[in-house]
Formats: sequence, structure tokens, C-alpha cells
Amino acid sequence: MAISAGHCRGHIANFLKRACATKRYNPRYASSYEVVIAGGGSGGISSGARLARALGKDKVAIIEPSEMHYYQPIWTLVGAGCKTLSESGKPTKDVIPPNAKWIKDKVEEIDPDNNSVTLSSGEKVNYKYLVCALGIQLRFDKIKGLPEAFDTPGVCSNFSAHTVQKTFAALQDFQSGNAIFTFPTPPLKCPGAPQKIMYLADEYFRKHGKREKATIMFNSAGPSIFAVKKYAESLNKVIEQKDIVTNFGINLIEVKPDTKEAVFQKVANPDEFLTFQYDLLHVSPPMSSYEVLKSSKLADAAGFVDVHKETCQHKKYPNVFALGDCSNIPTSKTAAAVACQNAILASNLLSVRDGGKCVPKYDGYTSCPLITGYKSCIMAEFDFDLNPLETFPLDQGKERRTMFHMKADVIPNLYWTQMLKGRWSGPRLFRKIMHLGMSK
Ligand code: FAD
Ligand code: UQ1
Repeated sequence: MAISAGHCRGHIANFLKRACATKRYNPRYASSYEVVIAGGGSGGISSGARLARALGKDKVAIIEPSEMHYYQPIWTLVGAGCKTLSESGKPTKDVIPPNAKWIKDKVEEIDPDNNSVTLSSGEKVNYKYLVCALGIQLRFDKIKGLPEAFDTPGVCSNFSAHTVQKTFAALQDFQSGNAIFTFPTPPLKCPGAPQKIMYLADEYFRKHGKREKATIMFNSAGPSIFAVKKYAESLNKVIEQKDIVTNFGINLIEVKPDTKEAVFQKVANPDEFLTFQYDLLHVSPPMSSYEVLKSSKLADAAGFVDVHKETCQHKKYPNVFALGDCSNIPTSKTAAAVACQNAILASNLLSVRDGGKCVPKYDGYTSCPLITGYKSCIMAEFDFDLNPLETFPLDQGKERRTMFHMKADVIPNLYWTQMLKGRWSGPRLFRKIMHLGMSK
């Protein structure tokens, strides 16, 4: 069949019409910003606030699909019944920095060779600088039977806004039997969170006269209670005092809600399985990087954004930066780490923009306020080498009431009023003052 020029033009016109209908190929639907931030959680908002302040109106766009911004660290206390889910969040519109533009959509594709990202709507957003702050993905779906088990009593998780309120209900409903708290194979955010809720459950059961009828178990895929020796020693004492059973090196792989059984696989011997009856099951799920990162050229072999650990700058794309849970910075994934990283990232990005260099400043500071009861907390703070890097001139390896108030009241306030406004860079300055300049 002969193909005429008119025939071809018709096809092209039809193709363009269809493409425009989906916005995907229509240049009218491409926008451009000096800085694009993928993700409006702790890292995206705090670094966005600094960059938008420095660069002025509409130079910074933050791409975030959620209507609500949550302060996840307080979910431990929501699960324990002493804070509410609604007080853990604020509408995203209220935390977007004044000079920044909120793009309420999801990043579907990142193309660092062409300095653009594509949204779910099909729209392209071009950038000069990209900040990746996408967080880490919860993989409840990786545990057979778990998504369905969440619809049954006693199965809960502090890790998500959808499941955290079930935790307190499970503590209240529990009468006797096994209360199991799991810890997954890394990576995970806040590696202290799986055990904090267990200590709170212990105290709750004691207060309500049901501790003697309970066996509390920490079933962990890890080899020990905590990676930093100083805090592990303190936590082992807490575990002994509270009469908690620990089973290390076992990983939750299946939940059978009909028979109330949890199946674990031995990490060292994957052919061996252990099944426990549960009356309460608190699950800390496995986690992974998001597909959008895994499939991009920004990822390392594990799927996390491959950045220099002391500068937050990408190893191959100098106009790309990352912070927080989506980065491969080898420190414990926490909001406390993000507090330091957001300041370092912003000053390095602005320096590169002005033709300067990145300054290697980040020492890996991270913190895990290890709540051990309704009024006690061990304030763990440490660096890349797992050496304690403590703010206060007292032994932070001890359980303290003051540290509980820091965690429950002072730090949340610091987060909302300072960190999200780009005015909190972590406690380094306080540490120096309190140690009379003798600390790192
Ligand atoms: P997030 O704050 O999770 O933000 C990521 C954002 O990216 C989200 O808003 C998400 O909607 C968005 N996003 C995802 N995919 C896309 C996409 N495709 N396109 C656009 N946007 C997208 N930290 C502490 O410091 N101390 C603690 O005591 C503590 N306790 C914790 C307890 C629990 C139960 C949990 C769950 C976390 C805790 N954390 C704690 C960890 C802390 O909350 C995280 O480390 C921190 O929020 C990381 O910030 P982020 O910006 O990297 O990720
Ligand atoms: C911190 O700076 C921070 O960011 C706001 C947290 O996020 C939740 C923390 O948990 C901690 C512990 C810190 C460190 C601050 C102090 C005062 C020790």
C-alpha cells in the first residue's frame, strides 16, 4: 500500500492529539524550577525551607502527594496511648515554606541526564538542582498474611499512620499470653522504635495487673539489642529487669490470623522455621527504597541514592543531592540525622550553585531516644563509627525522666517550630557549649 504524505501527517496529528490528552508529551505541561525537592517529609521540608529562604519566591518546588505531614517519631507514644495521631500531624499546606511552591503529586520517574522528573499526571518538571527526600517504603506486603491480619484484633504496627492506633487498642485488649515485638532485616528507619513500644507495653501491663499473665518477646532478625555498645549494655539491663525474652536471628515471614500464629525464619539457617502463638503482635515491617529510585540512575546497588556521606552530594551527578531515609548515608535513619543533614545539604547546594565546592561536614550524627517506660528514656546519640556523641554533660546511658520529657515535649516542639522552618541544624552547638568546647 502506498503511504502518502497526507496519510502520515494524519497519523502524526492523531498521535499528538492523544499524547496531549495525557499531557505526557505536551511542552505546555513542563515547568521549571531552580531547585526541585522530591518528597515533603522531614528532609524535604527542612531543606526546602532553607533553600527557599535563600533563593526567593517560586525558585523551589516541593513535590509531595500527601495532604498530611506527620512527625513520625511521636508514633511510639501514640501507640502507647499517651499522644494522639491527630496531634502527630499537620496539613502539608501549613508546612510548605512560604517562598516554595507545593506540587501535590507523585514523582514517577527521575531523569538526571536531562535534569527532569516526571509526575503521575504526566507533567515534566525540570530542575537545575534536585534534592531527593523520598523516605523509605514500608513493605508490610513482604510478610505473607500480614495485610489481612491487620484487620484482626491484636496485630498492630507503630510504623504507619494506618496501623498505629491499633497498637493502643491491642495493649488495652490484651489479657494474657504472648506479646511479640518483631524487628526486621535492615534497612529500616529508627531501629530503636521496634523495642521502645515493647518497654511501654511492659509498663502498661504492669499498671493494669496483667504483666504476670504475659510473656513479652523481642523476636529480632538482628544479632543484638542495639548497635552501640554503651546503649546495648543499658538496654540489656532493662530487658533483664523487665523479664523480657529475646530471640535474635529470626525474621518474621508469615502471620496466620486464623490460628494466631507468627512464623519466623532463622537468618543463619533459612531452612529452619519457628512458629509462635501470639495474643499481641507488634510488627516492624521490612523496608526498601522506592521503585522510582531503584529504577533511576541515582541509585546504588541497594536502591538508595548514592551520595557522598559527608556532603549529601550525589557521587555522579553534582547537581543532585539527597538526605534522610532515601539516601545511602551509612548512619541510622532518623529525623535527628535529617536535622544535621538538611543544613549541610542546603549550604553545599548553595555553594555549588555559586561556583564553589561542597564542604565535608557531616559526622553521621544520629539519635535514638530509647523510651524505656512512660516516664523514662535513654537518649542515645552517636556518629558514623557508632561512638557516642552526647549533647548533655551527664551519662546518657542511664534511663532518665528529663530525657523522656525531651523526647515527648521539647523535641516535637523543636521539630515543628524550628526544624521545619530550616532553623535547626541538630544539637552540635549545644553539645559544644555544654561540654565547654571540649566535644567534637
Ligand atoms: P519522610 O519523613 O518519611 O518523608 C518522605 C516523604 O516523601 C513523605 O512525605 C512521602 O509522602 C514522600 N514521598 C514518597 N514517595 C514519593 C514520591 N514518589 N513522590 C513524591 N513524594 C514522595 N526519628 C528520630 O529522629 N527519632 C525518633 O525517635 C524516631 N522514631 C520513629 C518512630 C517511628 C514509629 C517511625 C516510623 C519513625 C521514627 N523516626 C524517628 C524516623 C523518622 O521519622 C524518619 O527517619 C524521618 O522522617 C526521615 O525523613 P525523610 O524526609 O527521609 O522521610
Ligand atoms: C533532634 O535534633 C531531632 O530533630 C528534631 C530529633 O528528631 C526527632 C531527635 O529525636 C533528637 C534526639 C534530636 C537531638 C536533639 C537534642 C536536643 C538531643
